[in-house]
Amino acid sequence: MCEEIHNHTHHDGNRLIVEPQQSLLSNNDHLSGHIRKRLDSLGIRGINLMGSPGSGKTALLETLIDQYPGDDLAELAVLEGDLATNRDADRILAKGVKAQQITTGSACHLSASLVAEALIGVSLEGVKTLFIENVGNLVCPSKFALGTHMNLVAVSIPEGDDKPIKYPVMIRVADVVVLTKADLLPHFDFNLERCRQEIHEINHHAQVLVTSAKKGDGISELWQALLK
Ligand SMILES: Nc1nc2c(ncn2[C@@H]2O[C@H](COP(=O)(O)OP(=O)(O)OP(=O)(O)O)[C@@H](O)[C@H]2O)c(=O)[nH]1
Ligand SMILES: [Mg+2]
Repeated sequence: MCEEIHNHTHHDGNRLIVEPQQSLLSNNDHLSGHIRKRLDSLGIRGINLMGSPGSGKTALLETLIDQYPGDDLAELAVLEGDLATNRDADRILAKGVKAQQITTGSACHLSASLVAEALIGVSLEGVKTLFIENVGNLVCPSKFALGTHMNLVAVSIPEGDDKPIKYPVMIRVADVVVLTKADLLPHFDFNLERCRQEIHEINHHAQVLVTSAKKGDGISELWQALLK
């Protein structure tokens, strides 16, 4: 699906040739605008959680649920994007939060149409925060708006401190970058300060937080950033 991203709009004499990328992305943007309007009308804040496979996205959601500062877990809902299996949605359901799995087959990112379809199957009554865990990938999801209000990007300590500078497209769209699995810092040569600095060279607006889902560290700060 991502091959289209390499195509471009170009001129052939007086003709403007619009390659598939343009129409694909503009259709996606159009539909994401409708999703955003629907979320706004319901008073729901949407959060697009992105990051590499295994960066700890679902573990982060589980711990966010454990430390939810609100009154009622019915205020949360999660859409889970994966190529295959319902395992992540099952993990969220086991925490007592409504969740809907989206299986993409071979697509390396969610799209607004997949999200719109999945939302048909979820009751949004009383929901205040909707998390969408994107397919594990540090590039493709950054191109496809989902109608959410905030982009949360997980980069885990074992991946290495050079990942933000090597995958800047994802960092560029981030509102919050979470450096996950901080309990593993003693075991990896991960330079937190250099990583933070390189994230800010790419995107000086991004807030950088450090969390450990395993220990529960940094989660209340993350909730503060998400609810701001
Ligand atoms: N030590 C440690 N391990 C963690 C932490 N968070 C997640 N893990 C482990 O990292 C692995 C991947 O975690 P997941 O939460 O499934 O990662 P994910 O990003 O949701 O993975 P995909 O959905 O497959 O892309 C699991 O073995 C987790 O137990 C953490 O804070 N500390
Ligand atoms: Mg996951």
